[in-house]
Amino acid sequence: MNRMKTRISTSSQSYPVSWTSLFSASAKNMLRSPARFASNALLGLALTVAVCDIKAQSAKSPKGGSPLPAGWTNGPNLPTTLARAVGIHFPANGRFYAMGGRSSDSVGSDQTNPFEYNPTTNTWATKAATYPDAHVSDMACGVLTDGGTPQIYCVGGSQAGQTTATARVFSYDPVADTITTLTAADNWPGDASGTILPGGFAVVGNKLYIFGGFDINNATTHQTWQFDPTAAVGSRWLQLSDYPADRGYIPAAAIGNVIYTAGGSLWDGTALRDTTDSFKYDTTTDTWTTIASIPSPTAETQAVNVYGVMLVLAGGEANQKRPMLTRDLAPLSYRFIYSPSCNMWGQGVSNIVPRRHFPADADGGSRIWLAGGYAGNGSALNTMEIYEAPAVQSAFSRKVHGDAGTFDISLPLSDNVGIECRSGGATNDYQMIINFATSVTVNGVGMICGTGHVSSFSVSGSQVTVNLTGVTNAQRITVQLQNVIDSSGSGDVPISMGVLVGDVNGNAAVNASDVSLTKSQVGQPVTTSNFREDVNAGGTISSTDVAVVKSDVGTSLPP
Ligand SMILES: [Ca+2]
Repeated sequence: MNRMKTRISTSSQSYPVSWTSLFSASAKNMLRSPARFASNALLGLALTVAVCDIKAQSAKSPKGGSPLPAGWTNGPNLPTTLARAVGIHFPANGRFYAMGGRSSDSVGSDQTNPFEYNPTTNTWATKAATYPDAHVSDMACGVLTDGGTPQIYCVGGSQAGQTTATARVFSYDPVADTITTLTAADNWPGDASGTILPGGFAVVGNKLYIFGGFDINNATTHQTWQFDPTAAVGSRWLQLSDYPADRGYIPAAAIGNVIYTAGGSLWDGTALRDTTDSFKYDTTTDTWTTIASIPSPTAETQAVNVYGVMLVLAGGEANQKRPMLTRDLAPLSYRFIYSPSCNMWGQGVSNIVPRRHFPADADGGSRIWLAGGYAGNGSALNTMEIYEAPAVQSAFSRKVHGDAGTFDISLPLSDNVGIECRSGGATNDYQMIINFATSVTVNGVGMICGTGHVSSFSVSGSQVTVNLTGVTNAQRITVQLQNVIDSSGSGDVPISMGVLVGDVNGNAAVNASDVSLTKSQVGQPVTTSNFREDVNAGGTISSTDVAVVKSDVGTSLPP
């Protein structure tokens, strides 16, 4: 029940996130204020911090206390030790579930019931519903809705001490506390041999995607399968483009329509080895694309989407078949962060206890729960950790359109990037507005990636205003609010924006459609429905705006 903040940063002077320039760097983005950000010596590599233009501001203390580091707190213990379970946040009731798993690696230690964590009461409960079988370790699970009822669907799994894997699918209704097993006609085809565990998994658009797999003690696999709970019995699975590598235990998270992965396990003929290869999957085009590799070999963990970036939580594998660094000898507690807008990795505050094969999930906003897993000595844990950062209510790119008024373009945090189509004037100025649920303090603001810099920022109650200048056209930028603190917790908040002047219809390209759209509004009053066509933000829509759009035809946002 102890929700006291635990300081886990080794340096109280360092900020929690360092974005590396390993994969995306320009001299412009070099750190300017070394006192504000610790260049992290993680991995023993010469990482260069790529946060620029942090506006120094004295750390304000929350009421009655000193500034808190962004980080994790201890939650209540699970009812049992638990490894190889899947963590699922269930939006309908706001609770967190640990599905399946085992209390140890001994035969017969398989779990028989779901565990439920209630954030309101800060307690765990063992549910009455019982699993259909003992093959409940290393399942793939996700929340899907069929017939208006959201449920947790789980696929596959193995049994402690066994080398077989089931292909069956069951659904758990947490509200009714009932489990329904689907017929064999809906078994996961990726486990045709009866020995393959799901690799990575994520839900997009009410479909569960499973990619790769671990053919137990034999191989890793690369098939991609999509499960649609609303399709007819026997036709719920669809095979899609193969994962680009043979991998099992792949950390993955969905952000918008795209699934991002980070490493995963490779079978080398004798043992599993963690890898760094990372990919993204566009569910709208059925395409896998390579992204920047995660900085350290990682597998056997879950990844989550918080604020539109992917956090890869701990993980790791002791059995590295390569020159060993200290970190490989035990599960990791590092938290790697991937920014889709930047295609770049950073490192955040580690969770408290290094662990792997543990259930974890986020609420789609700013909270993460994790519990159990294996400790460095291979024993299963029963401890829980909670990350709770200030919740962003909304974010906008704001411009004043002369006498017509102020108009905002929404900047979604966890979906596709919002596109600013208005010009920034002679010095390419823009302004971001970020609204939190309650009053906050902010220690600094900087750009993680993109060309431009923060000229100033201010905080008024729950609203943060960030002024940017020198923001060039046709790029994605990510601004990060450092160490945002409210009464519930603290964290770093990245806000991304696409800048594409003239893209009045917001489809990431400027072409004849944008010209036509702007022409159609010439002479009309500027309103909430057509302000994007006032591309110079002058307060009127005229031939000048049409000329601006025409001059930008052919430009587009980078992929
Ligand atoms: Ca367009």
